[in-house]
Parts: sequence; structure tokens; C-alpha cells
Amino acid sequence: MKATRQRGATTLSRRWFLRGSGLAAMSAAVGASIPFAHLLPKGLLPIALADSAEQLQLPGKPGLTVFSDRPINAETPAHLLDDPVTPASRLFVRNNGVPPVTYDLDPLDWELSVEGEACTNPRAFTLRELQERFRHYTLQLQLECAGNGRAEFYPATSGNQWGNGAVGCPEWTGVRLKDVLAECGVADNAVYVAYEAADSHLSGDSSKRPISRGVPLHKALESESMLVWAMNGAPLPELHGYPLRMLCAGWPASVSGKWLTRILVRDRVHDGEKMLGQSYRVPCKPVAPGTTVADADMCIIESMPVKSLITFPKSGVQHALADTLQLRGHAWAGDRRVQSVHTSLDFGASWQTAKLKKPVNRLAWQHWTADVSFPEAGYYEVWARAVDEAGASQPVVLPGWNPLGYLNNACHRIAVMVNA
Ligand SMILES: Nc1nc2c(c(=O)[nH]1)N[C@H]1C(S)=C(S)[C@@H](COP(=O)(O)O)O[C@H]1N2
Ligand SMILES: [Mo]
Repeated sequence: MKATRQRGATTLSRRWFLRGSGLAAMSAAVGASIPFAHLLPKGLLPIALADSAEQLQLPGKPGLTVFSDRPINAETPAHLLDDPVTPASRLFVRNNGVPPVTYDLDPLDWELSVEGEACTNPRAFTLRELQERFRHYTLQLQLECAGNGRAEFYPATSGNQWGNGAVGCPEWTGVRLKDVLAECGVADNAVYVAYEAADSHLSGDSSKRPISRGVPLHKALESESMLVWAMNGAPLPELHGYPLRMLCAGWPASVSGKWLTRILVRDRVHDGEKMLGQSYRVPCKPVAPGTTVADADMCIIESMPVKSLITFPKSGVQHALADTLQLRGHAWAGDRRVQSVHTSLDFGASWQTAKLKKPVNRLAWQHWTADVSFPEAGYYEVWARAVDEAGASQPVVLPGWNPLGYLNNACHRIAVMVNA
């Protein structure tokens, strides 16, 4: 079921949303008692709320645009991504299945096992043991769904029609994946490190997994690849993987497994759910829009491409001609650094170089600002374009079309009405 609308949601607690409890709140929102409420599957929104006239709001995520509630998918409008470090309330949500019920457990008892054909010393850790045994690190790391920007592709491709808000850069705390792997033994024939998680398949079939992806060994062994239990100094929110998730920033966020239960050290490219076929793959060679591409000609997406956002002002702003407009935003480039950001007021005919900060740490997004003034009153578009350290630029219009609409890193544009 696709639920896009809900009334009165702001009065509901976010715990209710995930737990299917909080009966009083739910009944109040529906306007009647719900005799079978105890049988309502967790995470499912009553259709009476879903079908009402207002935009669905995710409790705890005011202002996010919600695409669906089963699974939960919601993106953040660009102007709400203005914070240097993305707060939990403004981080997009991308679920492929139904999150596990975790509220009644002691998070420190959560178990992670590390195993796989190419693991020489398989073992399990509780979260408590992970925290006691390994050194802690805190890093700002950006997460972007590979399908961010999909809505702009033509012909349209299937999947969530993300605008440009399936991205964020919170601060995460945890341990390095490589420290844990060192203790568990990585065999010489290891090539891939994958995750399995505790969420369940939408069909309810417990033999199926919603998603199980991973990264080549070299990416897993980077210092920024982590197992995290905290976001912005607080326990991971339920929607973002509480109590433990993997994080390999700069790659499709689908490699950053939430509700992490198992790490697999594989002797082959991982073949879990959403690794094969067309998922998270693009044609190895460019194709004409609309082309059907055989699975064998599709390559796994690795580092995400260079991209930027204008987070201030909000598109549609009214601005006085006499004033300078101070633009702000962020830029990021997968595994690479952003080298420069440029803005244009004349549909790309000329560009002005913005002020760009260094990342706080590798794989954090970078902040940029630019002061612009307008020659006369009227309608303008401000465009922003980032270039990475290898010289790759965002395309002004669209990058290459691909069957599932991944990797749209086209320039972000906002409308500005300049008044005399
Ligand atoms: N266990 C699990 N991990 C997951 C997913 C999921 O559905 N289940 N979705 C992935 C995808 S496709 C994305 S884009 C990110 C989204 O992370 P977020 O919801 O914390 O923003 O989580 C990834 N990790
Ligand atoms: Mo994603």
C-alpha cells in the first residue's frame, strides 16, 4: 500500500508509529476506537490516516516529504538541509522492509556475528563488547541514496521518485570496521564484506530478506568505514538502524546496513538481496535513454558522483534588488574531495566561484557560501555546480540515463524573484 497522506499525524508520537502501540493516540487520530488495533502490523499506518487530504508527516520528522509508509520512505526538502551537521529530525529515511521491533531490548545485549567463507576466526560480539573492546571514533559522514534525484530522469524509471533530499551528513560514533575485522581474521582470498540485518521482508516471508549488500574489502578497510551506535551524540534513532548499523560513506547509502546483525567476509562478490540483477547497478557503458540493458552488462555502483545543494535560501524566495543575497549549501563527491563550487544567475552562461570549506574529516560534506547581486528586477534561477579533485563536474542538465534512475548529480537550481 502506498500511503501519501495523513491528518493529525503531528499529534502522534513517533514511538506509536513504529510500535503499533499507543492505542489512545492512534484512536484519537482516527476518531474512533480500533477493536483490532493489537493486530495492526507494526509500522503500518491506518488507511484512514493515510488516505486523508493532508500530506503524511512522519512523527519526529517535521517537513519531510513522505513517499510511502510501508516501507517508510521520506526525503528532506533542500532548505531543511541547511544545518552543517544533519539533525535526526532532518535525515531522509529509506527502508526496504519492515524495521525490527527493538524497543523492549537492552541495546547493549544486541548481538553482531562476524563470519563468512573468508573469515578465519568467526565470532560474535554484543554491542557492549564492541564498545569495550575497540577504540571509539566520531566522524561526520555523508549518506546519499543512489536513487537520489531519480524523479528528473526521462523516460521515468521505477522506484521512489526522490527529488534531491535523500542525502544528509550527521555525526556518527562507533568503532572501525577494520579493527573488528582484524580480530575476526580476514583470509587471503577475501574480496567482499557484506551485512545482514534484522528488518523483515514486506511479504512477511521470513525466508526472504529486504536487503543485504556490501563493499569490496578495500572499502571496508578504510579508516572511515564504521560500525556505529550513535548519531549526533544520541543512540541511533529506530528508523536509522537502532541499535547498530554499518556505515561506508561516499558509496550508495544502501551499503550502510541498518539494524546490523551479521557481517560476512566473502570470498566472492556478495550475492545478497539487491546486489544482483539491476539493483544498484548502472550500464557498464552509456546507453540511450529508455534502453533495456541485460543484467550481464550492468556494473555495481561504487563511489557516488560529485554533487551539491543550495540550502539557503529556499527556492521561490522574494529578494530586494538593492541587497546582496548570501547563498549557502553543501557539496560532496563520494570517495573524493570537492575542489570548487560555482554559482550561476544566467542559466549557466557564466559562473562565479563560491567560498568552499575543507571537509571536517574525509567523507564529510563540505560547506560553501557565495554572495551574489542581481543586475535588475525579475525572475532568476540560481544554479550551483561542484567540481571534484579529479576535475569531474556536475552536469548542468542530466547525467547518463540508466534503467533504475541512479546517480542523478545534475546541478541544483532554485528560483529567486528579485524585486525593485
Ligand atoms: N537493514 C537495512 N539497511 C538499510 C536499508 C534497509 O532497508 N534495511 N536501506 C538502505 C538504503 S537503500 C539507504 S539509502 C540507507 C538509508 O539510510 P537512512 O534511512 O538512515 O537515511 O539505508 C540503507 N540500509
Ligand atoms: Mo538507497
